[in-house]
Amino acid sequence: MNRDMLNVYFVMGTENCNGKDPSFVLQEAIRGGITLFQFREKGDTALQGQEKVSLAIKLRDICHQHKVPFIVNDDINLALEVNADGVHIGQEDDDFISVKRRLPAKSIIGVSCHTLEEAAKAIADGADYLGVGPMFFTTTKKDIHAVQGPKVIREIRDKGYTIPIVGIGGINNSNARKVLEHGADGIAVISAISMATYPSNAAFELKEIHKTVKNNS
Ligand code: TZP
Ligand code: MG
Repeated sequence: MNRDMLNVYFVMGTENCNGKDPSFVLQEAIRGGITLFQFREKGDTALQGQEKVSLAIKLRDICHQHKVPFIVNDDINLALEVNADGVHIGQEDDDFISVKRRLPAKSIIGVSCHTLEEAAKAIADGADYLGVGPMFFTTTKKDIHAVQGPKVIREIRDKGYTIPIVGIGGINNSNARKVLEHGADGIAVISAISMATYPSNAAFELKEIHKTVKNNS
């Protein structure tokens, strides 16, 4: 995969949209310049069954109209059903090798990691990119691991690993720079875009921060 895909990575499900239409929020985020989208339908009010599939298809179509890759969180069956561009799995999900076996060869597989050890394992398994976090405190994810801070990304880079990395967790326009300066290729956010009054402006600001940091490094 092209690491630029990770520049501004938007993750979202209906629960994150504060009652707004997820299709609208995604369209706005794309207008602001997001480079990758992950459909993460979680929580007590998460859509199930055919409703979840229908929303996934809708969001996938919006992404593809704008040439933004569409990734599904956790749900391998859904990814296969809607022809997603890839999946994102956590340490508690199906193991990498069995996921890889089930997906088309060109599928992107991202893995959540919290430590250098988990990162080393995901890289050895063949992950396409790592989502490292939580960078900062967040209330968006309930079963959150201890905050790692951007330094864990620096540790991974210091070991010589060049795999594409995105930082996630509590990232906003006042701390995104720090994550990028510690060696991340990009920033992954939920609420900084989904809960913003103007998601397109929020995405645009993150994109500008990314551009500024990466042009200076
Ligand atoms: N994984 C680690 S933290 C997190 C996920 C999915 C939540 C990120 O949400 P926010 O609103 O960007 O902090
Ligand atoms: Mg998961």
